[in-house]
Amino acid sequence: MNGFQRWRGVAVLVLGLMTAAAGQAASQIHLNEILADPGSDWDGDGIVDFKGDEWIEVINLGTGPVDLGDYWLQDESADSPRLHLSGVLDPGEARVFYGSDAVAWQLEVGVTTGGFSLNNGGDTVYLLHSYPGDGGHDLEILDTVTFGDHVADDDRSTGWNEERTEWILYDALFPYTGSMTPPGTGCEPTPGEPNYCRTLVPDSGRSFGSIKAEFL
Ligand SMILES: [Ca+2]
Ligand SMILES: [Ca+2]
Ligand SMILES: [Ca+2]
Repeated sequence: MNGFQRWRGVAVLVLGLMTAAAGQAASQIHLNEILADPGSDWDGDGIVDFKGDEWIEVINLGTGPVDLGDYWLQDESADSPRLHLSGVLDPGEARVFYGSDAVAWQLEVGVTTGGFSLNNGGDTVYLLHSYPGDGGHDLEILDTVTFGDHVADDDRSTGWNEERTEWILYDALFPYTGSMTPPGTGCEPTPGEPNYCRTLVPDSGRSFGSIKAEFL
């Protein structure tokens, strides 16, 4: 049994306890922003790909650097983690992980290369933390985010607002005008940086496509 297979067994158990465990653990690392339905080349590999260009951003809200080697990402439909994170995150720093990062890790450990598999009809994302337990390691759920259908649409992301008082929609690239919650804001996604509201200001002579191309 390799290391991943051990994790896999533990993750199934942990998801069964999800409701009881969610939100109980204090952590410096949190989910910060998610883009589930990419319409652009977010990971910069030259290809627009529904799997590789999905992304999940995490942030360090603590006062010291954190080794991300103890953290994992998973979505609702998975029975095991989609990505083992790596690297060190400094206080206040946000880092984005792409679906292509998940595919690369899945190839490395020899599992199906589904990427993050974020459902465009809505999904739940889990941030998991591993720690030594009886007979190996256990995973605990540190943070969960559930988002709906209108949030997971062409190049809209969803994340905490700058004040971290509510989870909002970042829909500048594909404005949402409906009445679902969260409503449209006109703010741009901010992969890899702390969230704030940066708005596109189109002038009358330019198409939305040309502005989008400039910003992406
Ligand atoms: Ca891409
Ligand atoms: Ca998707
Ligand atoms: Ca961000």
